[in-house]
Amino acid sequence: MEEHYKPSAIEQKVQADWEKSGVFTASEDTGKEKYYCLSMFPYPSGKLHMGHVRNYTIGDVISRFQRMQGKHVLQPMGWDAFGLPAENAAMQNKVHPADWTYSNIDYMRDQLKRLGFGYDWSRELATCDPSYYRWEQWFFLRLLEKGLVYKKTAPVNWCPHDQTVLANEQVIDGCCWRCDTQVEKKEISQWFLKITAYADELLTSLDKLPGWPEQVRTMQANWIGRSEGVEMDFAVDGFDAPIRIYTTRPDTVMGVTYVAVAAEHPLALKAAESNADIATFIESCKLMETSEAAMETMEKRGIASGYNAIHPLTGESVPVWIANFVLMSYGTGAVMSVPAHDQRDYEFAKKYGLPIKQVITNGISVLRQRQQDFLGPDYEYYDFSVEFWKAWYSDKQETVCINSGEFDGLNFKLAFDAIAAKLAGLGKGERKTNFRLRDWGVSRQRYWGAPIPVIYCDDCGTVPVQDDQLPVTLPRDVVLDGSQSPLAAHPTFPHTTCPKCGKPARRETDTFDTFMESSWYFARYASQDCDTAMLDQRANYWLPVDHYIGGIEHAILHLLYARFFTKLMRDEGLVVCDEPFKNLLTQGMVIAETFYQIDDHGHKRYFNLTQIDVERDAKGKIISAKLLEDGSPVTVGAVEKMSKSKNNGVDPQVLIDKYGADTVRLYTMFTSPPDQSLEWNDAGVEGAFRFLKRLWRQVYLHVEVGLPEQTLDKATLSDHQKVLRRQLHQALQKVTDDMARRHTFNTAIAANMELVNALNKFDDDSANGRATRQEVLEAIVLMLAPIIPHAAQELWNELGHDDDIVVAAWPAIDESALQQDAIEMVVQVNGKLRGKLSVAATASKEQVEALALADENVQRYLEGKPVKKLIVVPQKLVNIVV
Ligand code: ANZ
Ligand code: ZN
Repeated sequence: MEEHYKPSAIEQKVQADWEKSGVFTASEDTGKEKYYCLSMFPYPSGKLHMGHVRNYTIGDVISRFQRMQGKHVLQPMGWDAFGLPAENAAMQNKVHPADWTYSNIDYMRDQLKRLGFGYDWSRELATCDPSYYRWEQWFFLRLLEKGLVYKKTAPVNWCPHDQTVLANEQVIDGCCWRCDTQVEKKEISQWFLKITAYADELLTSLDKLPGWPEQVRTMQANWIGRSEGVEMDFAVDGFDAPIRIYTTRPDTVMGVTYVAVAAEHPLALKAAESNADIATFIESCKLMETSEAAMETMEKRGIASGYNAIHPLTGESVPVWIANFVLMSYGTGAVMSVPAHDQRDYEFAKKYGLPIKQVITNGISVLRQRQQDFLGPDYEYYDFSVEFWKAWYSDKQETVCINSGEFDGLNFKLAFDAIAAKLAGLGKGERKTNFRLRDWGVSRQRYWGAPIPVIYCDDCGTVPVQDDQLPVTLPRDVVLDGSQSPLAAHPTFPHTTCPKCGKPARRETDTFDTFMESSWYFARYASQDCDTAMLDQRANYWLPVDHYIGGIEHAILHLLYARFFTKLMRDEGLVVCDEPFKNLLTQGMVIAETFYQIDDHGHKRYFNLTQIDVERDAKGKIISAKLLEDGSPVTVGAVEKMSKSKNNGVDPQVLIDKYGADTVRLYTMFTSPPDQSLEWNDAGVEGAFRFLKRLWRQVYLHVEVGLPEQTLDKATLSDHQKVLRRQLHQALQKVTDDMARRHTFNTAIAANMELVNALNKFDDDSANGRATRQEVLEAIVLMLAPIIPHAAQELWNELGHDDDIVVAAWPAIDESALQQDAIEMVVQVNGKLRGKLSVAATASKEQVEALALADENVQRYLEGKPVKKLIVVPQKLVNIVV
């Protein structure tokens, strides 16, 4: 063994051995309990960033720990390889998206290998490979057969100059990123997956996921957004169909003073035919953003439609307005407006002078009095300020109907039921559960994605591609200039024959949303090499994933789609589980300091830490920061998520080259618990490296003279040997819990650091002393093996084991070592032996002091004199100077 720790040489040797032994290849025929640990697969953007390193280290540590627990572990890796960046890179650098993607994959795979992640590389997959997306196409056709897929028109961002559809991220301040033309909303026909058919199950089965963070479950529940309400009809004078509205507040129906419809509502379109102002208004709504945040803050605007609706219960006539805050895609695209009790309706009514009528109240007289005090006694309507409205709305359960005829005095629930029943009796309405969740639009008008396997025939309509014609492969020879759909412009791809009638027909030229690929990859790993089916029985062996690790940014869409696909696959008989991921760990962000200068145009120009000369005080606080290049002062900005735009990334490769993979792994796991943010700190990396060297040296000094000549003789342990063993087994208890349950790898590492310190002070070269040290060193190496696997493997061999530490058993806790022994301590007064104490091994310094002073014999020699000095040598003696 070398005296000094040489990371890369060791790591490369160890990795080569693992590769040869195939120790990470998982098969299914084993009697052991399975454990499927998965980190979210990366988009192959070029090289790994620190966020990847953190994510994959967490997954690898859990996998290796579970393996040492005797489980049969699967930890696969693959590539989320379709997507827009490949097309952008192709346009910028004149490389084909496939070449760009595959070369990135090659580079990043090497990086992952260099970090020593124990992946089963035999199951590697890339979603842009036809052998993968073939089954996605096949599955889409099964959903089409079941009616879970349909086509409808939906708006896209359209650049009229480039004649192309833009992704949201290609729209900058409402304009095209390439030519700066104002982007329009354009309705085009697109494919949708009926996720709403599973909305109820996606919501209720969240309860079956106790292993998920509460926060993620809440986010999903809000996204699905189930609400209980009533749909009812308002007949309209002079319009053929009644307006159907959706409300969650039928108890307020008697307060309706107008009806509002969306700009795309049939009544609005009809009204526009004969009214130019209405047509202009509808046109202006098309340029509007429909995101939730935008909807909430935008100015509420509207126009009277000229129609009047008839209130279904009172028969009163109320005006119909066209309003920009009503969404065509939610509920029925029309609302009954109750300005007295709804903030938006209120703002709108105030703006356009529409009447406001109060129909519910709570703590009636009190509130009424407060309003009168506020608004004056002569106020015509109960004109509620925002504060009042909030107080009313927030505890709607407590409300009571007023001014509502037969419903007066009923609370929310009773009024809801009574009004729903009344409307149902009249044939004008019914209860309705609504979901905020929309069907999932999966068509993308771009090249680098999986082709949607359908054909359009003039005679037969939309015809699915036949199974034996799959995959519909993406052609390679396309022109990518960003100004048209490359597949539609391809000379041959769109042209085919109809599978039904054989006449010339056109292929669909849209490709799938890349979320489609990431919705089932976790299942495909199990059956990665199967070329006769999407999945086989192996998927049922491995699923569900026992532990899934990923970023919180995927809390909603990716996880929801993956859950949805699992239910679809279950209903297709492909898997038996209902949910894909049993436990979910959402890792925190990696954050770092930012540095910038303001340029001549007032813009911030960010610099990377490597470009800066920073001076810090002892606590690491920055005293000064200068640009290395020219010494000019740099402003220290906020600590933010590592990103290209803030130029505050740390290149993991540089660190791996300098300190080795184990240091990088140790540092990322030691700095903070996995679910919290990790603030980057160069000094911390140095510290992690030093600890590795210390551990190395401990083992070196121990084995330099040969391994211990005898095994531990528990019957003849000395007191300090017992103390060290107790410390070890207490640590082992804690570390096991940290790794298995709490996932606080940082405290697990800290406990091992303390053990190394304790070993430093343990200079006992007796036979049993060396045996004790051997036990402690072996345990440290095993406990740290999941985190620093290369060094651990090497040290394990040096300690006399020739097996793979990957499959070594996690150390067992020796209960007998935990027992609290009493220790004999001597007490001296002014240097002379005056007493003996029996002290619990775990007694604190203060406890020992108190015991010594209270000892009868000792007290005799103190003779009541004041104590000048009191020294405790732990586990040995107490010296009192008087
Ligand atoms: C009358 C009313 C009175 C309402 C009141 C609220 C408060 P959730 O809970 O999210 O489902 N609404 C219905 N369809 C809409 C659409 N297409 N665009 C915009 N708003 C719409 O919300 C349901 C409530 O949102 C409904 O209940 C309706 O307004 C509005 F004091 O009806 B309510
Ligand atoms: Zn045909």
